[in-house]
Amino acid sequence: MNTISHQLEDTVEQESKLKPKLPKNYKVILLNDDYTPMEFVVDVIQKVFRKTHDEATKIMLQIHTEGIGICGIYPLEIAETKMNQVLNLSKESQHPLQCIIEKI
Ligand code: TYC
Repeated sequence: MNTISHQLEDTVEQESKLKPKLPKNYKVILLNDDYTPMEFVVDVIQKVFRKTHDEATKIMLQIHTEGIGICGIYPLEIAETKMNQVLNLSKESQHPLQCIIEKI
């Protein structure tokens, strides 16, 4: 490798070591299905994402009509926890409600 390549490599390495990285945020998304009762979804959104009944109803209807809906945006660990809370409630009640997270 030539000197310029080495210098470039050193610079890239230094930058990646020195640059403070901002924590990335993740969208927590619920998916529509044909079987989960609407009121169950509203209840889950209220409990897990601390929304009012009106806010949760709006999000549920958005998911029902568009196929997916964003319930909140959080750092990775919190997004994962909320996704798991949704999946556990869903499993406990034997509903097929699905939840995913997506990097912004
Ligand atoms: N489509 C469901 C029904 O008609 C309601 C529903 C809404 C299910 C949102 C999942 O994430 C969901 N009962």
